[in-house]
Formats: sequence, C-alpha cells, structure tokens
Amino acid sequence: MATTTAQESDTEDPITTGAAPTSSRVVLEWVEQWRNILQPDAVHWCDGSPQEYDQLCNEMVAAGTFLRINPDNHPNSFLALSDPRDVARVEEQTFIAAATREDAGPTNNWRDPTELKEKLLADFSGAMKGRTLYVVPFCMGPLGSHISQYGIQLTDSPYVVVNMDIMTRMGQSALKHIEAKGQFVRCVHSLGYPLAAGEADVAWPCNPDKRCIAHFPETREIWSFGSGYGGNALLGKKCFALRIASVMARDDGWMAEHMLILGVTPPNGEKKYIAAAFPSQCGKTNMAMMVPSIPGWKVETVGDDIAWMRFGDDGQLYAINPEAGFFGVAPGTSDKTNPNALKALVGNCIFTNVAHTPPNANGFVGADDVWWEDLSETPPSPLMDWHGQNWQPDSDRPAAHPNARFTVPAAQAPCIAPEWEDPKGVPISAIMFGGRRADAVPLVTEARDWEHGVFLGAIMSSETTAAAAGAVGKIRFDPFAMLPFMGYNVGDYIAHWLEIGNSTSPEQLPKLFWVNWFRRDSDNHFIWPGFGDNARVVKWVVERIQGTAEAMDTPLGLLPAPDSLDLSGIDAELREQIQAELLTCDPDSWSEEIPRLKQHLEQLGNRVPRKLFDQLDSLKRRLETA
Ligand code: OXD
Ligand code: MN
Repeated sequence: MATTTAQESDTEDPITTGAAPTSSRVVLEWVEQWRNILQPDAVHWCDGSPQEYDQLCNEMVAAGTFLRINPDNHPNSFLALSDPRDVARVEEQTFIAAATREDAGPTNNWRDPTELKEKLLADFSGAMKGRTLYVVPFCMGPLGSHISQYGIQLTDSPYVVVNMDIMTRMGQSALKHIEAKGQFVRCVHSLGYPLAAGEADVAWPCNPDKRCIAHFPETREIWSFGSGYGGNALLGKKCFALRIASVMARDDGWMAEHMLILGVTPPNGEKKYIAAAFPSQCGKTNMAMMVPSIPGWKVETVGDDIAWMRFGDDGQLYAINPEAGFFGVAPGTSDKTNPNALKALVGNCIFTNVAHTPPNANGFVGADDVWWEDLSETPPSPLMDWHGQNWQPDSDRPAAHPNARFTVPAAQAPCIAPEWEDPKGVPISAIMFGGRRADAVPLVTEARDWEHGVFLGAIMSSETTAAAAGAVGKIRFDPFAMLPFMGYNVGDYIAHWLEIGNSTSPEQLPKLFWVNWFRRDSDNHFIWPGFGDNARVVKWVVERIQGTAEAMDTPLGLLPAPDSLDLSGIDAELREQIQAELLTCDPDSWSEEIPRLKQHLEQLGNRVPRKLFDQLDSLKRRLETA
C-alpha cells in the first residue's frame, strides 16, 4: 500500500505522484493529470493485498459506511446502506459519447464527446477535495489470458475499491501487466462530494443531481460522476466489460456479452459449456449456480453475468468470465432458489441495502446479521430495513431494497467449475437468449440456423426490473439482453453478430436457443417451476447438441417434440399444461405480433441489416401457412 498526502507529493517530482509503485510514464502522466483536476488530499495506489482490504474496511466501519456483520455467521463481512437516491443503475444518466450520434445509435443516450468532456471536467474539478484518490489497476479476466483486458480506475470511494477487489483481479499484478502492455482502459470515478476543511462526511456520499455515467468508445475511456452504486461505480463491470468491451470486440472480431457461462455434465457424458443472455434480474445467477432437479446431471459455474468470447485456432468459440466475483441480487436468493449462492456467502461478503438484525439487541441470538425477502419464510424480529429503520412484517415496503446486492468472491461458490479461470476459456456449444415474458414466448425454441438465432436475439423482450431506476414490470424490447449495455449502434451490433456467424464452419458455431421461464397462467402464477428444473431445458439443449433429442418444426423455430423434454417427476396435470401451453406456438397470436416486431426493428434504425427484415418476412409466411 502506498499513500501520500498532497503536501508530501507537492514537494516531489510531480510526475511520480508520490510513492507510485510504477515507472510507467503513461500511467504516471495520466494519474498526475487527473490528480491536478480532482485535487484530492492524498493519493493511494492500491496493491490488492488482504491487508489493504482489511484496512479500508476498518476505516469504513469507523466512518459509518460499513457495519461489521456478526463474524460467527459471516466472518469478515460488512453491510453498507446507500443513500436512498443511489440504489440502481441510472440508464437515463448513462451516455455513449461516440464521435457521432449515429455511431451511438437510437438505443443509447448520445452526447457530443467534446461538449460532454468539457461539462464533466467542470464537475470533476476539485471533486476529490478532502478525500483520497485511490488508483485501482485491474484486470478483467484471468491474469495473462489472451482474452483478458486491463484498466485503471481512479476513484474517491473506498467502498468501490473493496468491491473492485472482489469483482476483478485488482492491484500490483494487474499493474505489472499494464506496464508490460502500455495499454489500459482509463476509468475515472468520483462520488462528486468534496469535503471542505473540517466538514463532516456522510455514510454514503453521492451527488444524484449531477450524476453522469459517460463512455467515450473511440478513446476507450469511462468517466463516472455522482454515484457510488453497482454498475454506475464499479467501472470494470457494465461500463468496461460490456459497453467499452463491446466496441473493442466489434473492432477486433470477438464478443462481449451479458451472459452467464455454465458447464453441464450429463450422467457419464462429456462436459459441455453453455452461455445464456438474460436481462438484469432474470435469474442469471440462479441459473449459473443451479442444482439440477434431474438425477445424474451436474451444473458448474464459470460466470454469472458477463461472457467474453473469442474464436480459438481450432475454430471453436471460447469464453472467459471477465469478473472474479458475483455482484448478485440478494432478495429472492434462498435455499430453494439458489442454495449454492447461500453457501458462497460464508464470509468475505459485502452486503448492500439488505435488511439487518440490530446490533446488540438484548439477548437476541441473531444480532448483527443480514436478511432479505425470501431468505426465510418468517422474517427475524427485530429487524431494521435498508433505510436503517425499524421494520415490521405488516409494513407495505420491503425490508431489503429490491436491488439489494451481495458481493462475494466467485471462488467461494461450491459449484464453481475447476476450470473457471482457465486462460484459454471454455468452448461454447450453445447460447441461450431469454427474457421475462408472461405470455407468447415458448419455454424453449431452437433456432433453425445462426441467422435465425440472431433474429430471435434481436426480437427479445422482457419486463423491466429493479436493477435499473424507473418503472418495473413494463415490457420492453431488449435485444440480446444488451439494450442498456451496447457501446455502439445496435444495427452495427446485430451486423457484428451476423459476421461472427461467418467466422467458422457452421458445425463449429454454437447452436442458438430462445428460452422463457416466466410464462404465467390466468391466475398470474408462474407455470414453469424454474430454478433446478431449468436443467430439464439444459438437458434438451445438450441432447440437441449431441443429436439425440427430437425437435418439431414450428413457425417460430424448433420446439421439443412431444416427450423429448424430460418432464419426469413433474405431476401429470402440470406436465399436460406445460406440453399444451409452453411447448407450442400459437400462429394467431404470433401473427398479431408481426407489426410490433416490424416496428421494433425499424426503431432500431437504418443500420439494422436487411437480413433481419428477411427473417421477419419468413416468419410471417410460416405463420400464414401454419
Ligand atoms: C447487473 C445488472 O448488476 O445487470 O448485473 O444490472
Ligand atoms: Mn447483469
């Protein structure tokens, strides 16, 4: 760890920024340039050591940002309660400042990069007064992997530093790789809450009025101001690993996708790897960690949120998980839905915006522990909600914020695949696209070919969730589950997917599938049991890869032939309902959808490849003749 104060560093060669643990001029010059703008009281170069982590956590406990959780239940774990105005990604205040509006495309908020930088420079100027500037070198992906990429985040949030420590390979070793490469994604983050001399700090500093999450794709820069929460602030995640990386991937022939990666081993069979794209809060973490309900099948986790995929010399598509931890949604995580996640939360966790049992409650056994909706049937009592206020079970507000999170090292999950950090990546045999749709979309549909699969990915839609600020439960089109995460024009993004389909032989391309776990009956109950039963769909997918399961042709694509999806052990009535409602295509209702799908593709702008409209025409014809 190396911290210097402004006074000390003023007396030194300015380019060395105090006790910098690097001699890389590009790094030093960049940090120095920003030190001058941000005007922190001190600069701290993060080394990523456990001592540094502990010290920052202790400092945050002293400052009231962190509450230490009962070490008997979760050793070395902490709770943070955010400012209630800073609880989710803010898509309205997120910008892709590409050179032209057209390059950002119709699905992104665009700003002129020069103007945006000018405005933000004014905000960043002096923004770290009274605070420490942390320099956080990090690697996305296993250190040294040819698929990995490097970045440095400047931040004034120790909460962000410790989360980055869990979520990325952070510190001295990443810095060594950056020195060797001379290249890194430049990430600047400030809470936008400078402190005047003697001014007392607050537990969760932020600046919601001036919040701005800006991406400059041409120069591979991220400037984030005013928020300390999740994807707004942990810049390795959505900002780098999806928005900036999607641009790098387009330029360099690879893919950066909002996908989990799992390994599945059939009984006595060969392990296969599947990637799956779902919008935020549609069960990616649960699926990546599932405990299959069908005997003999084993699922292991490689990643739960992001996949970077590149073709190997053998023509196969290989994926790495660029992250090193899970930043999972806590509410709903339970022994029933995700026992592996609960086991991963043994210790070394950061909980944000969950409920907690009060400290030192007299004679109360579970004092100082965390809780969220569904963790247990009966909430513990007494309980404090995510505002830190006394909560009663008859309250009309949830105890944990719906976007409350846990941050935990991925290696702690008992289901982690032993090869999850293999620098080569894992070979992907199938890719699934899934949304949260109460109607119409069948349980599983196999695409006829790559181009048809790209069409299915492009017309994906889903109900909105609490992961982003704004209305919840509204259906929106979310192509490839990347709507909030594409760093460039969506039409070009779809064209890139089509090009990827020409990068290898058709037999070596992953098979593409469309899934939906979220169909509801007339009483608004989910029909499909989900969770461990999703393994039944995974089994069918694997059997399609192996060529052993039957499919039936429908206008939408290939659905499981009667009895080819393993429904054994599910009660007869539900089996019938699944077969009748979830494994069929209703041509009439889909014919009604056609104009909406056409309008959607048109709204994606004039860079959408013609082939997508051809696919829509073919679907229309197939529906008419069905
Ligand atoms: C996430 C998200 O945090 O998608 O993973 O919002
Ligand atoms: Mn996500």
